[in-house]
Amino acid sequence: MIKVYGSTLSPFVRKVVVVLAEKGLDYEVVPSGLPARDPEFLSISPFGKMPAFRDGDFAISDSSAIVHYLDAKYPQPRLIPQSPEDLARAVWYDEFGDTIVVASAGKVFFNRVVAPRFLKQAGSEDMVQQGIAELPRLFDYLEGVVPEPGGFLVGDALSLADIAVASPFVNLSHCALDVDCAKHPRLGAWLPTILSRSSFAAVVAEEKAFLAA
Ligand SMILES: N[C@@H](CCC(=O)N[C@@H](CS)C(=O)NCC(=O)O)C(=O)O
Repeated sequence: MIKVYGSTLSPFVRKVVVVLAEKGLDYEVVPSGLPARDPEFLSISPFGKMPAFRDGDFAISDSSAIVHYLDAKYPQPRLIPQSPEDLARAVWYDEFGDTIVVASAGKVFFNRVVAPRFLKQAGSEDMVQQGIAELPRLFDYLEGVVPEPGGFLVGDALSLADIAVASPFVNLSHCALDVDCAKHPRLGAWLPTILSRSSFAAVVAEEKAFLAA
């Protein structure tokens, strides 16, 4: 069975798990905390970053590398567009989600949740406020590019673009930071259509139960 090493509280691990669910593939999440100590995990992810991934004899780390592998190996349904233009757009949104959105959302989530809860150290409220202050610029950008309700970021079907951009918003939601629909109505309408898919909803429900315990 496919193995994903890490915790779905990571936006990168969540992204991979949602892709697996959208493709209807069976998988197992092998829990790993920070810092990673599991030798199998470290042999796959040399810098200890989650997710690490194994499918039979093939193993690799990095959520984007994993998703590209999955889409080539298990193409139904395609989550990476094929036309040169849409492929480039999907790669952009994946990068935007992984780096720009995660950079800001991560400041909030790390200092509000990961540090106090899992590392048993105080989070930095200054970093939280810095992350929060960065969000309006990102939301303004997204407000200008998200589609009409029912649409997708790239082309006319769900793709890696929607999954990668929506994933870090779950971390914000774990910190009770939600999109203000009065200020960002298009973003506020698009996001729930992606997060209410069963692929996202199942994993987010598990995360909420875990954090509430
Ligand atoms: N580009 C990588 C980023 C992975 C990453 O930074 N994961 C974080 C958790 S959200 C991590 O494992 N950090 C631990 C560390 O940097 O030591 C990906 O897409 O998988």
